Amino acid sequence: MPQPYRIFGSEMSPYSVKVRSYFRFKQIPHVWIPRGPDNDEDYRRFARLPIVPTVATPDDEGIQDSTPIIERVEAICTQPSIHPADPALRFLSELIEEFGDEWGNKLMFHHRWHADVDAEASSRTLARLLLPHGDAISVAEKARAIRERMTGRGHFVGSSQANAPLITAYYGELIDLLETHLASRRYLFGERPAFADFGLSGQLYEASVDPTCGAEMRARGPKVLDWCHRMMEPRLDGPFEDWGALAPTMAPILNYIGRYFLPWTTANARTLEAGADNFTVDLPGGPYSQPPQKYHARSLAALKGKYAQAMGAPGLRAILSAAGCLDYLQ
Ligand SMILES: N[C@@H](CCC(=O)N[C@@H](CS)C(=O)NCC(=O)O)C(=O)O
Repeated sequence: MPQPYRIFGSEMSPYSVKVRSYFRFKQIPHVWIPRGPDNDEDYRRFARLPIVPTVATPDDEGIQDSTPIIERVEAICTQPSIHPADPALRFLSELIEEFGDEWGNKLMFHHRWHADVDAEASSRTLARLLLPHGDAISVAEKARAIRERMTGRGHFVGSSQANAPLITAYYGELIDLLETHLASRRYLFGERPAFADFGLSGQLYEASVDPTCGAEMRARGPKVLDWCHRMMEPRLDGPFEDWGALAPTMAPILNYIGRYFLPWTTANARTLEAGADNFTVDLPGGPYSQPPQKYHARSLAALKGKYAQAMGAPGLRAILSAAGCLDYLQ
């Protein structure tokens, strides 16, 4: 019997719950290992970078980075597929997956560490997860250290006093669009989860457990909250829909991606190329400034590579053009 995949992850890590949700959907034998002191030695054998999730394959190879992890396993375990058969829809799903990982993370991370109530709750939860056997004093000390470290990191993803009202408005608008879209379907592309669902729900699930974003989601997006929970144990409940059925409520989501995420990630990549240490991009709601993020430029290049493969798919160009996405992808 081959040994199962092992996922070193954290309940507080959006990329970890994303990968776990994928393994659960595919019913691939796996063990979830909450990252902590009890598995430090084992984790270090597989982790090239000190991040979660880190997955150990049945052959004892360590793999990292949630998108390539899923793509690699999907290439071996093809059924049930997380990709719609229609190549245009498949690309849209890949676009939303990338959007979830990068933009969704900004919305979640900012709110998790910006207000006192969120930073306090998150640091305490993380401290307890990292010190499962710790006494109250050591957990409180750990929570203080985590809070200091994470609050100091906010500016990496654009979290700042000036951006705070903008990011809160981005979050609310996204919840409204998803609430409408999920009113009549269980997953983003129909009755079964696609790549998009894994990327976006991981971030929004984490937002849902935090005080500020969770309250907003309960009040404003109950269907979104249901979907976040559904995505913890996603199932094959029926077919993917076609573009005709998805378009009325998915086109506005793509339009949001074309108005916020793609201009932002494009400006970010240009800033890195130019070697500047800050950039400002005009987004709806007002100018948004932050230091450039290295990882995003790489993942934007990967997304453009996927578009180059998919660009001949019937209907795709027209959908992306109408949503204001096309110019950023070619
Ligand atoms: N791009 C990576 C991101 C992984 C990542 O950023 N993980 C965070 C937790 S969500 C982490 O481990 N950060 C290291 C730290 O907090 O020290 C992925 O998709 O897996």
